[in-house]
Amino acid sequence: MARILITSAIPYINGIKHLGNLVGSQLPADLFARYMRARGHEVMFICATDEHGTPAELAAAKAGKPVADYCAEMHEVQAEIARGFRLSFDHFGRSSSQRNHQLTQHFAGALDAAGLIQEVSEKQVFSIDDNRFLPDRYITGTCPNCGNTSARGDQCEECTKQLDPTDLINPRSSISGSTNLEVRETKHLYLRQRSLRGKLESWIDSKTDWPILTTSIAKKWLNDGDGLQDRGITRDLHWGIPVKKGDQPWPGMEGKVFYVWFDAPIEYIAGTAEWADAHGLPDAAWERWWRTDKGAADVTYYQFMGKDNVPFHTLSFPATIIGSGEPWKLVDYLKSFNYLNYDGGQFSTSKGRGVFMDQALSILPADYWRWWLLSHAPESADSEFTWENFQISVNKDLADVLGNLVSRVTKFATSKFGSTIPAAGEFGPQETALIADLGSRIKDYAQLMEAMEVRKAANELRAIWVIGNEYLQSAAPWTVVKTDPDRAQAMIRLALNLIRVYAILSRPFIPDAAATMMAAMGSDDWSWPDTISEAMRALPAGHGFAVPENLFRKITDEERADWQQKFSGVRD
Ligand code: B3M
Ligand code: ZN
Repeated sequence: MARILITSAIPYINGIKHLGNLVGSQLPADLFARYMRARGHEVMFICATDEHGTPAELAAAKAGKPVADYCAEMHEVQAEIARGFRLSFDHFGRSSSQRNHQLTQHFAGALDAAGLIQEVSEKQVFSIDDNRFLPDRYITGTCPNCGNTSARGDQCEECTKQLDPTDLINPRSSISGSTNLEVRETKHLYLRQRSLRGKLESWIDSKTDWPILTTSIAKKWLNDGDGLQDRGITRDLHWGIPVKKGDQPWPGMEGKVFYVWFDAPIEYIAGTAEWADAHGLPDAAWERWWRTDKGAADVTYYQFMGKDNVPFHTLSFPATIIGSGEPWKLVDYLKSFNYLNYDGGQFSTSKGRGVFMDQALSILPADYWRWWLLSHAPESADSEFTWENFQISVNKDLADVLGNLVSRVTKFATSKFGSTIPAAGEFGPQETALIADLGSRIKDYAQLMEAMEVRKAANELRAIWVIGNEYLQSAAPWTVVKTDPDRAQAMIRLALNLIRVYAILSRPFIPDAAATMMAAMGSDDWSWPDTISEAMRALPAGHGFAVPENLFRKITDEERADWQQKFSGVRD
């Protein structure tokens, strides 16, 4: 049994996330967590809301609420939607927690003690009309690297380059749109990342098994020359973690807070501490996941995120961890994703374009979305959501292949042989062939799941469903029952056992349908089918089963057209 630590990028608090955000981090992380649990490993799966910085302040201002109230409300909203999508976090924390305050201040203190913090009097953009500094997302302009005209002061989302507000061409205030800006002096703390360049480079170079998407982004910004600038880790904002050196004040930094990207990844650790607190456990319970001197040396740590978050996780956060000089766990494997597009354009939170998580759940249950999103995860390239494609996948894979098999087998079995597993007959060559085929496909599936090859794993699972259907087509118990009822009983005994095995294999993708299938088979034995010939006999003759509710319904052409129309505009 291995110990597996999994974190998903923590979504900004500013509103409900769209399906592109979901498939880029939380959902594949959940798939992996569920799979690892299914294989009997000890899993710690952490996510949280990212509550500081300009995204939170701007959204709260727009909602006309105090930022702390806004964050508390939106955290509950996001937590509820996460439950709706069956995201199986061990803890869904908050980056504004006291735990994160303490840990962030602790890391700043440790970095300072290591000589890696420098006080810099820097030039920041000040908006005369707004009467305030405009850090990060408070400022919008043209990216000097790629020319994107709506780059924000902290990063260009098009080319992923990390920026400073003063880098932007034609800058304007994100609050008022004003271009009446000037540059003023203000004092900030800088993390001397440049001096960690050698250590970061050899660490990244040692990660030879990482996806190309991850290492190419990391190396691009590491070798860019200015990719690893020393960076300001404090801001002139009110909302955030007060700048302190551990629990001591930081002279000259009064009234300032840490930069959101400094404290957000630390929330992975703090979120695990929040988990321990929520369960009344001592510090040792979370430290054994994070401190290599306190039991975390045998933990394997996986991170999941969209490509725009990669520079912060391959350069900035590791700089914090390595620079602290303390034995904290560094990520072992970083799985990153391209973007999911929406019907000929981009999903966009700021523009309200696409399908948002709450809207998705209001029209169909989680499994429909989970299946489509994961089986079309934007791994090797960007991918696109279209309503046509969604309808085809759901109707074919879920309704025609899996759902149909379950309903046909259980209904036929009940009507011919009653509601217990039939006893007569023996497995013959057809069954033996199916079992052998299943055995090798399950091995492939397991390898793909372990490698986090999400789309390929979905393809393999679909193929596993398909061979069950093909077996039933060709074995045709509904015909054989007329001439050789014992043979038909053996076939149905196999098929009912197959439903249980499908429940186990499919659970990471479609947990609700899997639970329905398992319950219908009158079982609670989720053990992985390591020995497939045994697994296909696990439900013995005489064991009771039931006909489940229809697992998946089809999406009609009218619904598709209706939704396409309904979600074609923007939401505010
Ligand atoms: N909140 C960006 C995002 O939601 C940011 C991720 C933080 S991960 C520590 O895409
Ligand atoms: Zn750019």
